[in-house]
Amino acid sequence: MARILITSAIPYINGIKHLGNLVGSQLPADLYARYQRGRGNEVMFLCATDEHGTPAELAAAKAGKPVAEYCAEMWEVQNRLGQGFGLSFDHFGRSSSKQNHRLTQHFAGKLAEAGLIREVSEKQVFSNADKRFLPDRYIEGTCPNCGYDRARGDQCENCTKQLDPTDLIEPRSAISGSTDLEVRETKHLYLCQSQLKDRLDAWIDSKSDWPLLTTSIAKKWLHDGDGLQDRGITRDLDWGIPVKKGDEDWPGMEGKVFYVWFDAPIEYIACAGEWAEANGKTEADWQRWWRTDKGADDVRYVQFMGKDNVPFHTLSFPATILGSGEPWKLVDHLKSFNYLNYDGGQFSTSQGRGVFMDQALEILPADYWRWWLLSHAPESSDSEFTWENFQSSVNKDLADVLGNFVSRITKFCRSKFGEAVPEGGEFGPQEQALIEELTTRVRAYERHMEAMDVRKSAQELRAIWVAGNEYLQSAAPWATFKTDPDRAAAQVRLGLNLIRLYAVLSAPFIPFASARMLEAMRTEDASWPDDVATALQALPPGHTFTVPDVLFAKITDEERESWQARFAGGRS
Ligand code: B3M
Ligand code: ZN
Repeated sequence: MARILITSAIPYINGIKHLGNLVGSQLPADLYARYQRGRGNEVMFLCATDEHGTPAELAAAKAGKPVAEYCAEMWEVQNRLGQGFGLSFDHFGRSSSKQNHRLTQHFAGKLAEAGLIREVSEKQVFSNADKRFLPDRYIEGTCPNCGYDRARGDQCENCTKQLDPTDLIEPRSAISGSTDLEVRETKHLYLCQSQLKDRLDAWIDSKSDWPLLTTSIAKKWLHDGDGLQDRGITRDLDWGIPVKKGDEDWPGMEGKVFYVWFDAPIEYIACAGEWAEANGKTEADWQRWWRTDKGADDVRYVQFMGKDNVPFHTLSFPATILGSGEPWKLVDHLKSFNYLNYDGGQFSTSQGRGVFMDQALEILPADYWRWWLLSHAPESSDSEFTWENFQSSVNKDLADVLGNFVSRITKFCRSKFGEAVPEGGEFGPQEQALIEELTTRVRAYERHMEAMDVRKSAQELRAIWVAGNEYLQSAAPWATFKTDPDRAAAQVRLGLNLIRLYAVLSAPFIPFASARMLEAMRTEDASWPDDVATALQALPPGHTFTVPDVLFAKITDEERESWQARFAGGRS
């Protein structure tokens, strides 16, 4: 039995995620976790909310709530939606947990001991009205280049010129609008990533099986321009993890917190500690996933994320781990995704454009979304959600192929043989041919799943469903029954067993429907079909079942049009 540690990029706390966020990390990670559990492997699947940073503070201010309260509420919301989508995390944690505070401060202490942290004095804009330092992008003013009056301190959106806040004409706070700003001196900690450049380079080179999307991004940051730059890992904010060296205060760093991208990946580890606490487990229980000196040397660690997160996971976080000098687990495989677009444009949280997780579940059950999103995952390039494509995939793949198969065979059996697997008849050449085809396809499906080729896996699964439908169409037990009821009994017995097989194979994609199929077949045997012929005898003659309600309802043109109209204007 293999041991597999899986993390999905942890979603920001500020608001409900859209389907583009979902398909770029949490959903494919869940697919892989469910598949590996289905194969009998030991899985630890971790995710959390990413709760620090200016966006969290501002979202809380907008909601008129203290930031801790806002984060606690939004964690509940994201947790509930994750469950609604069937995301099977072993733990859904919070980057604001006490475990993450402790561990982040611990790593900072170790990095300081190793001489990998230096202090830097900087000049930064302070807003007297807001009583805080302002990050560059929270300073607005007129662009010196094009005159656009809403240019940000880091860049002008209108002419794309890169700016410094001091370049802006009539700068003001983007938070309050106040122009009462001054430049103050402040001290920050920098992680000396440049000193780790050669070790990171060698480590990336050793990953010959990583997707090009992943390694090319890492290599670019390592070598382009002046190469890997040291990074500021502290901020002048109230909300976050206080800067400390382990348990000790850090002189000169009073009132400062760690930068959100320093503590967020450390939460992957801290989350295992939260899992232990929530489940009455010990430190040894979680460390056997994360410490190579405590049993994690045989763990395979896989991360899932959108492409914009790759630099932080291939460079910054490994720099933290390598630099600590402690035997923490490094990622073994990193699966990254392109973007999903929405109906001719981009999904946008700030503009409320696209379909968001809460809205999706109001409209249709999770499996409909899971199937479409995964079978159209933006792997080799960006992909696009359109309502027409969604309707046609759901209606064809789920309703016409899988749903129809289940309904036909169970109803036919009930009408001719009753609600039990019929006796009599042997499998003939036609059944053997089907078993052979399924064997080849199941092995291909396993290969694609192991390789995390999400679209190819979906295609193969669909082909497995189609093979059953085609068999049923040509065997035609409703015709056979009139002349040779024994033969019809064998065909139906195979069909009922196929429902169980489909439930097992499809569970990673459509776990809710899969559970209903097993329930209708009155079995808890979800063992993986290592041998397809044997798997198709799991339900013996005489085994009773029930005819399930419609598994997948078709999406009508009226529904599609009304959703199209409802989502055209963006979220109110
Ligand atoms: N929260 C960005 C994102 O959700 C960020 C990921 C952190 S992973 C440690 O895309
Ligand atoms: Zn401009």
